[in-house]
Amino acid sequence: MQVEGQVYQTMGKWHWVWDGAVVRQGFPGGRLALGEGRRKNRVGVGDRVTLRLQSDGSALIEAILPRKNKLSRRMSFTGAEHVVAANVDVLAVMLAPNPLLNTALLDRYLVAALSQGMEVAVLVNKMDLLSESDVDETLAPYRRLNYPIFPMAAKLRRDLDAFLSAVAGRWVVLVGHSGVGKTTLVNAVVPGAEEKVGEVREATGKGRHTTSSAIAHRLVDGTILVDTAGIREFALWEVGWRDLEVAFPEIHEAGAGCRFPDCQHSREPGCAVKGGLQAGRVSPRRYESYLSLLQEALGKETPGR
Ligand SMILES: Nc1nc2c(ncn2[C@@H]2O[C@H](COP(=O)(O)OP(=O)(O)OP(=O)(O)O)[C@@H](O)[C@H]2O)c(=O)[nH]1
Ligand SMILES: [Mg+2]
Ligand SMILES: [Zn+2]
Repeated sequence: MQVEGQVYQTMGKWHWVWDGAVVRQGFPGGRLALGEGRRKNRVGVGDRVTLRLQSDGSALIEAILPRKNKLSRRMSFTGAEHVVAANVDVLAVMLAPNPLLNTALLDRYLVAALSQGMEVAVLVNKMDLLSESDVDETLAPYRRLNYPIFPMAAKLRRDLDAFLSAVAGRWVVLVGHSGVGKTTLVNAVVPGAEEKVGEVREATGKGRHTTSSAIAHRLVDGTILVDTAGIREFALWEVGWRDLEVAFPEIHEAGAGCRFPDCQHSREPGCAVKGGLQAGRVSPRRYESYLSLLQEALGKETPGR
């Protein structure tokens, strides 16, 4: 028997799929399972899939239905694609102090999200440990670009409403460095979230410390909040240097006067972005981010010149 459903949770090769009536546990089979190691992370939370039910009650994921977008990263050891989430409305990138508001990681997520047409929200958690002036200074470039920024303290349940009402009713994927407070936020707004995680751990027989790569929670207003496992680095998957223009509009704008129309704003002669930096229209930290992402993008795509 074949059914359609949507992936609500992923953990290694295991996926939990909601088919409109029940949650079924399954893993990629058939064509999707070919080349095992390299392909096992190609089905993400949010994917709509077709399942074939086995006589023992398990299910094989046979196909992924067309996606509107995906958040993918390149895994460090294998170089394979890890689809973290698919069909995302809003990518909520959480930052926190200790050691710092990691804007380099934020810039990476912005490239990944904007190149896929996702909306973005910036969550600044642990405001109890931060001064507003520090936040204002560090995030000034993002404010100028009109990204919605939500300061909060998840652990104290402080200032969560602005964010929740801004994303009401949508598929929202929470990402950010390990330890910024993503799960704390989910537990603060989803009654019983902790129990749910516990149940799944029991079902798989894995240890208490197994963390799902991603798990979706439904809030009472219909919003879906997806908690993802924290990461230390986020390497881009199939992003070309042209995709950077969308994520760095201020650099793109400052580059309007460059000598070469396809200037990549790194070492080309007559690059107008240097002037933008001097005039304070481009933040040095953002430019540094841009250069490092440009290197990464060029590693996978030959420049047009
Ligand atoms: N001071 C302070 N601590 C917080 C706040 N929110 C979360 N924390 C703490 O930050 C630590 C990490 O929180 P988690 O929610 O586990 O972080 P996470 O982003 O889910 O981490 P990973 O699952 O590893 O990605 C915990 O000790 C939380 O209590 C906050 O608003 N203020
Ligand atoms: Mg967590
Ligand atoms: Zn230039």
